[in-house]
Order: sequence, then C-alpha cells, then structure tokens
Amino acid sequence: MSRTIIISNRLPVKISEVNGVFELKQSEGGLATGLGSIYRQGDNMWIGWPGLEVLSEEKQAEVSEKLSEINLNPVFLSQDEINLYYEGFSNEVLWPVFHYHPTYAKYEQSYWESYVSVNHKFKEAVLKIAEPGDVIWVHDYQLLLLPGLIRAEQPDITIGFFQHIPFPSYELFRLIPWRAEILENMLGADLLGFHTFDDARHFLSAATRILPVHSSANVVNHNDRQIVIESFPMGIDNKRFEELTQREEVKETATMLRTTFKGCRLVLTIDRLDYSKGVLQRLHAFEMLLQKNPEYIEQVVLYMIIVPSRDTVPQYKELRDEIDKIVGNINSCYRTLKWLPVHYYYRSFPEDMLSALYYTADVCLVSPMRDGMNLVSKEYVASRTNENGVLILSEMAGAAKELVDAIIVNPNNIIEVYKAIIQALNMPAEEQRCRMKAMREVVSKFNIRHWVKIYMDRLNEVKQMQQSMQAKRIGPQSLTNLEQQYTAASKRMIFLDYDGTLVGFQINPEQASPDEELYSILEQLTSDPANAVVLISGRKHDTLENWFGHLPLDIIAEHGVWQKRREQEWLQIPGLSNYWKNDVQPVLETYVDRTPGSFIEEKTYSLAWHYRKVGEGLGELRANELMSDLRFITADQGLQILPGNKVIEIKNVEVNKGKAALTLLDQCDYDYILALGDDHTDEDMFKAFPSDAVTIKIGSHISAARYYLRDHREARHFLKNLALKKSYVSE
Ligand code: GDG
Repeated sequence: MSRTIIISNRLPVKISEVNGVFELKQSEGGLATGLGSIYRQGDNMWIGWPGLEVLSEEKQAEVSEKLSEINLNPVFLSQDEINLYYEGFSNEVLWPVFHYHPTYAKYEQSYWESYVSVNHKFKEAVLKIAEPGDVIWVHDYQLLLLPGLIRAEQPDITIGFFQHIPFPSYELFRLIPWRAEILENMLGADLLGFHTFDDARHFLSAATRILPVHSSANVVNHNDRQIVIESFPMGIDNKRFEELTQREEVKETATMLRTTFKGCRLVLTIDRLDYSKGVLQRLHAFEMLLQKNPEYIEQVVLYMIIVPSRDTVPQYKELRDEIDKIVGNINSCYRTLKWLPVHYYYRSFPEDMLSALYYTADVCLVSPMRDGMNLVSKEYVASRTNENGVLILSEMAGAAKELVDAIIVNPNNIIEVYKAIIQALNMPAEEQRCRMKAMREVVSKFNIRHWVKIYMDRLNEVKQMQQSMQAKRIGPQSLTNLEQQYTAASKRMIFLDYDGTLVGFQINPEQASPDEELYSILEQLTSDPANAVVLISGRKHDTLENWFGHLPLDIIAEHGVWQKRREQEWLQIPGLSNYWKNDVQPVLETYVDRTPGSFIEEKTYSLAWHYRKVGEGLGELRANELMSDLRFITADQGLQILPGNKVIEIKNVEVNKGKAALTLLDQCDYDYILALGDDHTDEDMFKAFPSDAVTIKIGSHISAARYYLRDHREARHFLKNLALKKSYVSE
C-alpha cells in the first residue's frame, strides 16, 4: 500500500512542557484540518519541526514517541538552524523578495548554506520512511529545495509542492543569488501549486528564463519529466466557522461586544505583524476618514488585532513602533470622553473571541500590500451566517481573485481605501446581502477539503500523464513484433522526418545533407511496391527537392505548407498569409543582434530563429526570452510558436505536420502506418495518427509516440532491417 507523506516546516501541533511532561495540542488551523483526513490515516505521516527550541536527545526521543502516536514525525532544529535557515534565509531572503520588498532582503551566504543543509535534513527524514510508490506533498517556501533533493534519490516517486505565499515576478525573483538552484530543485516536484494563476505564471516565466527548460502552456519539460504548474486557491473549513458562531460562549462574547460598542459601527482588521500587511496605510486611511468626515466621530471604531511575530527582527520592530505611534496619534487627536477611535491589540486571541468579532463586525478591512491568499477574509465571510456585513479586500491578496463581490481596493491608494470604508459603512442592507451571499457560495464550494481533493486528484493525473507520455524503448521483443506486423502488411505508409531522425544534428543546417547510406536505405524502402514513403520535414521545399526529388517519394516540406506527390508538381496549402512576418522579423532581428551565432531562416510561411551555433546556456536563455516576447505578437495573429531542437519557429497555426500527414493518409486505406520523428513538430503527427500506428520518437522517451529509439543511428538501423523484410513480403 502506498502512503502519503506531508512535509511542512512546522508540524500542526503546539507542544508545551508542563512540570517536565510534554503536552501536545493539535492545531485547528485550516491546513491542519484539511490535511487531517490524509495524515491521520493508516501509515500516512506528517513531517516537520515541532516548534521547540533545542532539546536533549532524551527529550527528543520522548517527544518523537508522543508525536508518532498521532502520525507526526519531528525534524528537530538546532538554535543555529533556527537562526540561519528559518529566521535567516526563509524570513529575511525569501519572504521579503516574494512579498515584493526586495530591499529588506539580506543575501547572506551563511543563511543559504543553512537553508541547503536543513532541506537535506528534511530529505533524510523523508527518505527514512518513503518508498517508490509513495506520494509526497511538500509545503511552502521554507522547503523549496526538498522536491529536487528527494527526486535525486527516488526518481520515480510522486512529489507535489504547494507554495502558500506569492511567487514574485521574474524581475524580482532573479535578484536572489541562488535563484537557479532554487528553481532547479522546485522542479523536482511533479505538480507545483500556487494560490493564483499570476503566481503560477510568474513561476513559469522565472523557470523558463533562468533555466534551460521549455514550457508549453503550464507544463515544463525538465530532465525528461513533465511538470505541471497550476493554481489551487486554498479554502477554509467554512462549516467550522459557521458552527463557531452558534456556540454559547461566542454568542455571549458577541452580545458583550455589541453592548460595549453600542451606537458604533465596527471595522475589524486581523493580521500578523508584517510589513506585507499594509497596516500603516490602513491606519492613514482611517485617519483620513475622521479628518475629512467628522460626522463619523463616535460613530465608528477600528478594532485592530495584530498577532505578534518576528519582533526581534529590526524591520518588524520598527513597524511595531510606527504602528504604536500612529495609533497613539489618531487616538490622542480624535478620542472623546466616551469613545476611542482605534482599539488596538498586539496579541493573539482565542478562537471564540475571533469568531465573535467576525460575527459582530460591520466591516472587515483586509488590505495587505501582498498576500498569498489571506484566510482572514474568507473566515469573515464564513462567519456571516446572517448574510450581512461588508468585506473590503486588497487586490494584492490572492483571495481577491475569488471574492470578487468584496469592495476591492489598491492598498497603496489611501484615498481609495478611505472611500471604500465610507462605501462600506453606507452600503444598503440589500446590497450587503447580495454580495455576501455570492461570497459565501464561493467560500463554501471551494472549501479546504475541496482544495485538498482537487490537488491530490491532479497530482495523480499528472503522474498518469507522465507515464502515458513515456514511449517504450524498442527492445528485441518489440522489434520482432514490429517486423512481423510489417511483413504481414500489404499497404504501408511510412512517414520520415529528416533532421535529427535520419541524419545527426549539424551546426550548419546545410551540412546535414543526405549521405550514401541514407540514399541506399530510402531506395530500398521505396523499391518495395507495398510501401509509400513520405519525407516530412520543416525544411524548405527547394532544399528537399534538390536532395530527394529524384526518388520515388512523397515529400511534405515546411511542416506541411508544401506537398509533392510522387512524380507530380509541388503544391501549396491555399489561403495562407505571411503579412505577419513584418511584425515578427524585426523582433527576431533584435535577438540576432544580441545573440552571437544565432540566425534567421525564412521559409515561405514561417520564420525560424536558429541558435545551434550559440554558446550552451545563452541560446536556451534567449530562446525562452524570445518566446515570451513573441507571445504578445503571435496571440492575435493565428500564429504558432514551435520550440524545436535549437530553433524557435513561428508559423501559421493551420500549418502542422499532423494535418498534412492526415491528408495523405485519407487518400487510401493503409494497413501499416509507421512514423519516425525527433522533435516537437513531430508530436503533432504522433497525436494525429490512429492508435495502432507505429510511432517512434527519436532521442527522448517523453512523447506521444508509442516507441523510442536513441538517435538517428538506431533509426537508420531499424529502417535498414525493415527494408530487408520487403523481399519476404513481395514473395
Ligand atoms: C500563509 C500566507 C495564506 C489570526 N489571528 C489570530 C488567529 N489568526 C488566524 C486566522 C487565520 C490565520 O491566523 C492567518 O491567515 P493567513 O491567511 O494570513 O495565513 P498564514 O498562515 O499566516 O500565511 C497566506 C496562508 O498561508 C494559507 O495558504 O493565506 O497568504 O502568508 O486562519 O484565523 N487565530 C487565533 N487567534 C488570533 O488572534 N486563534
């Protein structure tokens, strides 16, 4: 039985030592609840740091024993590791850069080294229990290297990764000195999940620009593995928040709050102390409200909870001092004998109090400068069982993508936030109900269990997709079968790609001309009357005419733009245009200017940028940049960008080897279809053919083809053998 192993920096448990005895209290946080159904089952496990500072070995054993009873498995950290890996690299490099505060980042080598070694420590803990068929789910930015480290030792294991904080744009991510190592290891996962599509998009752009990898839509091809990048907006346990509001203690606290703030509207904010939360800007907006609209004096209260966090780090301490100062200013300027404008608490509260606040507050103001998701906004919505109340939500929070019925604000625009508070305080009951109802539906449907389910289902699908994309190497047994099928057939069609399939890859495309051996193989194949041989290539038709015009072959050139049936004239697909070249050519030229060794090849209906002569690494980097630049131009012009072997080709979407090959197939009934090809463009052909066609990918086992061979030499050998079988057929 395969098992599921969850790994996060922190275990979902609070441990305290009371009179020398360790007491465990399981976390009720959303993630712990959602994953509870997984890690508590059978042999499944959750691995993480128990949150304790340094313990003696004896005490570690005691804690491990207790944790193992509830399927938790601890990784203990030393004080140095806590300082360098956790406070250091995680919170002073990754956190600020990923939250768009790059100036707060401290790129200390010692932080990085500790980050690497702690990720190794987690890997050891995983490998102690993980086996090849298991499913591993790694969580968050403290463990970005873990997927790659596990993959290196368990190549076939299933690994999911989910990042709870934003993934920044390439321009920010590239600032990190160890960016390539980070991405490389993240790509050890099979499925990379983020809260929003923008995060996923940023990851794809960073990965394809920094590493020599290609992506097609949201799939990255790396080391012969396909990795899917997708957004999975995390939900909450909405039922739990609804039920909390029905508890007696919560009802009593809510009544107490209403009595205390009688005649006042309550604006609630709840955050951890962090510069990404926009606390100062929010205070300024509230101050503006009191200053510009004095009619709200004694009418509205800002109830602000800040949960203490990292306040030994200078930036956090400064932020805390600044909050104290501004709150002090507002309160001293505007307070009256019976009213205090800002009720500020720098501590955390029990969940009953939190629930009562969510239930009572007329407005919940959530205005982070950047937030992966932000669960407070969803918890407020889930707690509004009366379907009233107004949510003001920053567009920079992941939640804004789902809670579109909130009043959405740019948290940097203080006037907009101030106006949003006025709008919220004056929103008619019917409008409140209408918006809240819609948001409650979203929060209810996309709850935490749904999130876990769709993530796990997708991870499973990705693994299956990877397996189905694994073409089989042709071994002695399959070779015999294929040859038998060949000899038994009486009407065969054989599609052969040229570069990379029949000839090796050459630095100069002109040098890859056919040699004697190849001519002899083609002559033998074509001399069998049962065979129709089609040369199908991206090359120009005049080149192919020069090389193969004298043979009894059909030729498809330029991926299908041109076709020539045996002993007939060349024909072009009708209705194609190439006006688009005026837009694309100048872009390619800038890349030729910037990339020594690269060149443009112009074909009738396509343009190709070749980088086979460009230094290793630079070519791939530029190719990725070029593809993202071209996306804007090609999207609305019906063009397709084809990354091939050291070439990026741009052509009309109607031009496609698969379509072109099918037009020939449709003209006759064949009982044996064989196709050999090596690159991306040949995949169209493999996919278009019936499932019993013998499709063979050259050079890679990741393909829609059924089989693969290592290189053009093996391909020639295979064809030579087939050609010999002809005498047997014709007899
Ligand atoms: C990361 C990402 C993403 C707050 N004050 C108290 C209290 N809380 C609870 C809330 C809520 C949680 O803390 C905070 O929610 P966040 O969404 O900010 O989550 P984090 O774990 O801090 O952050 C974030 C999240 O991961 C999930 O992927 O949304 O963007 O930064 O659940 O209720 N709980 C109690 N007392 C408090 O005073 N009991």
